[in-house]
Amino acid sequence: MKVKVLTQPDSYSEDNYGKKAQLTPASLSIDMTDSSFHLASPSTIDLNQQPNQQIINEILHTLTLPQKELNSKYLYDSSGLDLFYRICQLPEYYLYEQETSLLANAAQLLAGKFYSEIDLVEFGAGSAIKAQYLLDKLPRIKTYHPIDLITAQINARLETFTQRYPQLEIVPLEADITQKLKLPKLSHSIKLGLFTGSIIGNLSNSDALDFLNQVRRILGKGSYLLIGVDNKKPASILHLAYNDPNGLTQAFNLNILTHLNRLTGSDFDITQFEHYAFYNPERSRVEMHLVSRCEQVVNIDGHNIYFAEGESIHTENAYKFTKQTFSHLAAKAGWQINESWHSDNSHYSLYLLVTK
Ligand code: AVJ
Repeated sequence: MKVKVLTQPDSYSEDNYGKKAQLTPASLSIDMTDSSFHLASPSTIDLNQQPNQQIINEILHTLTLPQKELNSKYLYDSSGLDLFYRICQLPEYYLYEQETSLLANAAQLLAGKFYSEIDLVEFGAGSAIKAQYLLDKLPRIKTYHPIDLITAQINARLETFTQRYPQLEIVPLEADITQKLKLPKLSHSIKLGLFTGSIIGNLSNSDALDFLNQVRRILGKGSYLLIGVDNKKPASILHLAYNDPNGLTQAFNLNILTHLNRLTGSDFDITQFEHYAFYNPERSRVEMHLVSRCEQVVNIDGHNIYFAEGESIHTENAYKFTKQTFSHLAAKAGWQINESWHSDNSHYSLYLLVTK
């Protein structure tokens, strides 16, 4: 197996900022039906103390908008990823389980559909667990390009990949998928993109369009994109999925402030903020916020950020679709639905898009 790690300057790297992050093995293991799907051993990331001025400037800007906000990518430091993997095991967070079972069906069908060699490009690959569903069933995948903000999780699993797929070439790319991506030339005849987890739902309409256009340009005419999409459903179900009784989503949301403290040296007191997630029916999205429990001032790099009691920071959107709204979005970016899979209760869908 050949491995080449590429990085892009616009991705923030956990290796460069903040303090020491320690992942514990217990919290990292994922309970999957196939026992070989486990994340690698704990990684200790040694980080130097130097704060990043670019990140500070960005955060000072978004925290002084009339509606304060933070880019949701800051939810995903190593603790955030750990919490997110644990959220995926909760029954309330139906998205993960439903998507994996649809992926298993899709992989079966694609094995009978694709007869030539394949380049697989995964956007937001995480720890590459979802890709394994395809890699297991599609030996014609010759090169795998996992792209994520942090590729440490993928790198930690390369050993497993080598053993499992000895013929596969892996070319990880550390980059923010919403920025302009530069991939090496894709040389196999079928180009297949993979975008799971309903990550599309975290993008605004215009960012989603930009993203889908960029994927079409990168993969080219005649290419495919397998994409997971969370559907509109009763608000009570969405509410539970984003307000789990175990408090993992609350911890996940609050962790963004801990991450910022480490990245920028800010002094957020996470006990003074409250997790708040709700479905906004007008905009078809779940919104996650952190609400200030009191009037307070937070210091970031010598600047005072004022919070009124009850004022919120908007930390994430998760848009929900119908087949109609999703196919409309895809069509605007030059894609059409080629195949689709829906969970029994239609809570979640997987689409195979092809360029128009
Ligand atoms: C993986 C980013 C798509 O929006 O549902 C989980 C993240 N947020 N619980 C989502 C998340 C709250 C998740 N994404």
